[in-house]
Amino acid sequence: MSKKRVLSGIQPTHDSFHLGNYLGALKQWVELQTDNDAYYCVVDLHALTVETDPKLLHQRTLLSAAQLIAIGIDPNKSTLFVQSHVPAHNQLAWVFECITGFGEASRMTQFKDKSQKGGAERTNVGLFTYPILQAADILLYQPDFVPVGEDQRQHVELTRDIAERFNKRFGKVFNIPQAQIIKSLAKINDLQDPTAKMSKSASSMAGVIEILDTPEATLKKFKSSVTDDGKEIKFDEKLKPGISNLLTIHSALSGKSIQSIESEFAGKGYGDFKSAVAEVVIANLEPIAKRTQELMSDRAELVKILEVGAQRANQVASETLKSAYSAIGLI
Ligand code: ATP
Ligand code: LTN
Repeated sequence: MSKKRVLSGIQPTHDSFHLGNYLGALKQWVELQTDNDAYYCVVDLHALTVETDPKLLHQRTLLSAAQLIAIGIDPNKSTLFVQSHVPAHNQLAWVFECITGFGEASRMTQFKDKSQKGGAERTNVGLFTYPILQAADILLYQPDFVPVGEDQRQHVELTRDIAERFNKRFGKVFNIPQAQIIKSLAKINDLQDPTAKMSKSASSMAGVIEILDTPEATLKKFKSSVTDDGKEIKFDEKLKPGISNLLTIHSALSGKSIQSIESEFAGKGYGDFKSAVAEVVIANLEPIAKRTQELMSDRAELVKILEVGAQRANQVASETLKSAYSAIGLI
């Protein structure tokens, strides 16, 4: 049986990925590369929607690639590349912009949230067309699955709509992909505000666990995490969002079931539990941070890996672009 194709992307908007990225998406990326034909990209063009110093963007793009490898993405198994190294992404995005409705793009909740936060004057057009570039990222590789967190469900839905519309109008060029979202891990919450998604662009990093944080910083963030009334360590997302979030994190990284963690901590206090969660997290993240630093110390090698990835990605992407151009009548 031929392998299924998988594609996903992550923005290099910050120095470090966070625990939400790791559990909601990146851990699946690593697992999926074993039995599938996987394409993973650092979406540096998407990151341009946020104003960033050029040197910093350069550094963060390399840091993102290093973190992906440190997490376990094996460049021999997966095609790991940088979005801007494959020009077909922009080329196909323009075609898709011309078959996407203005109203349809206006309904994207991420656009609405981000543009509301920044106000009309500070919102760039790139933020508006962002999901259409994402559709091109995805459809160029004809994937079956797109592993992402819950916040990306709507973008993958738009991608499917665009693919179906294109195929209907111009003949079948694109495979219709499916979002792969692991329900229990799709929304890891902020430790200071356990009803809000852990996010790179949170106003304070006190509740955001970064992969590259020191163990001391991680421990401190867990110790000061906001918990709920009562004393019991019990999973109840409505009444105990803080404890439930910590239980989800512990379970995802220790491999123990939520129930068995609840029994382990029966009769114990929140303090003991918070320290135990921190310990599990540190044991998982510390080696990743170390490996990232090692990879960053040999940038030439990192760049070489990304060049090989870009070559492989370009081959697949240019084939699809050629079919799409030909279908719409471009000579
Ligand atoms: P921002 O909030 O600034 O837009 P982000 O933290 O959501 O950034 P992205 O680069 O947008 O980071 O996301 C990378 C991947 O991580 C996506 O698949 C996204 O769905 C997933 N993800 C992000 N935050 C979480 C979270 N809190 N829980 C689970 N998955 C998440
Ligand atoms: N919008 C996504 C990042 C992203 C992506 C993609 C994810 C860009 N292109 C293609 C999956 C597939 C985000 O903000 N997480």
